[in-house]
Amino acid sequence: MRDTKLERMMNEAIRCFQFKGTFHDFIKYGNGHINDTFLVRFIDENGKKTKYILQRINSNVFKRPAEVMSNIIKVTEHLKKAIEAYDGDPERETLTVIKTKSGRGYYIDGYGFCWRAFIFITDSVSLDLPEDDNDFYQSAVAFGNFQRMLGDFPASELFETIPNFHNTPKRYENFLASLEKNVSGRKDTALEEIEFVNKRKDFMSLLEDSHKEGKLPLKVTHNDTKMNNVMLDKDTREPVCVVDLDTIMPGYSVNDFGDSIRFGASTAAEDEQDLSKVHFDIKLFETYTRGFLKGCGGTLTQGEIDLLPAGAKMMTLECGMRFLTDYIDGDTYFKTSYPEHNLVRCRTQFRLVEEMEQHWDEMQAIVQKYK
Ligand code: ADP
Ligand code: GN1
Ligand code: MG
Repeated sequence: MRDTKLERMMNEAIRCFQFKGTFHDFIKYGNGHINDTFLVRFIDENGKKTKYILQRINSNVFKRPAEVMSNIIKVTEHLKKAIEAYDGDPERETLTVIKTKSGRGYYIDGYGFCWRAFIFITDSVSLDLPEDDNDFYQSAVAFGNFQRMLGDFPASELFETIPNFHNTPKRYENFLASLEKNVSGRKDTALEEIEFVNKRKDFMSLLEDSHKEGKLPLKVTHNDTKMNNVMLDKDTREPVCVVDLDTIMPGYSVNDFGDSIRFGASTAAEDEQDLSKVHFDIKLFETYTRGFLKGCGGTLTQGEIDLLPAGAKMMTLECGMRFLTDYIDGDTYFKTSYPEHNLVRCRTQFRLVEEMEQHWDEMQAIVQKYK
């Protein structure tokens, strides 16, 4: 069935941006869990088609989209200067925001939704699972480079787009509050998973405590470093561009490392239903460590290096707990395709956490090997 309301919104949004040529068509695009992403095509008088990414920002998740866009514009302008300095292509190696016809970075439609548009990064792919070790290695180099290139970005200029985004003890408090309310009535169907979280309560404050003790610095971080947020060249499979910049904020480098491990050092998809297929792959952990530390180019402190394995376990536990919280809340945050989707996602994360615990000493040795 045609979604005519969406089409009306799209038509309104499409008219507002400085796209070149005449509108040709659009399709829904990508596998993100948060925003509504569309690939739109325009055609010029010679028949040449130009692609753009048009996104409707999720206003349930991002309460102040103007602040999200302010961060993105500042960070991409900073990155463009760094890319020009090494003779790279600033329109391919970072996102370029297309302005509205009135010169703004976003458009609010008649329904109150916020839209933004980017140049489409052509001839590139984004992957939900690495197809081989090299794909994962290259994504690690991309996120390491990203971390390094933002090393001199003034963190005070950034808005906190989602407060306490990776504050795991706070996430645990929210989890407990959701259990208490049990809005969906689903609590009894997830008792094992709830116990899994409770048993790891003490671990959750490790990074916050390390920061307070001066062992873990705050840096400017991406905060959502899953593999489908980096574009690789479709032929060479080398990194092209890091995307999904909505959560760039002050944070811990070990969480950027950790979120990539959570998503990519698994033998199965984040929502694999057959848990016998889900394993933490220590070889992929090593591959990513090698690439990330190379990309960071010596900018991590010894304290950060020591806490990289903790970042991996923290992000995996936290994400599993977030999926579980959303399941208990009745699926209000992440996009889901069926009623158990968030519980299935939570179970894969907890399987990975258990296996990381089994490989703990090896993980520690690996991060020291590549420093
Ligand atoms: P979400 O926050 O919902 O994850 P993303 O910004 O990550 O949204 O976009 C979803 C997907 O769209 C990405 O995983 C990527 O595959 C693709 N994508 C996003 N921006 C671009 C771009 N400028 N060029 C090409 N593909 C893009
Ligand atoms: C969301 O936006 P996307 O799909 O790249 C989420 C991440 C989670 C991830 C789990 C803003 O990422 O924090 O780790 O899903 N992004 C936000 O797959 O909450
Ligand atoms: Mg994304």
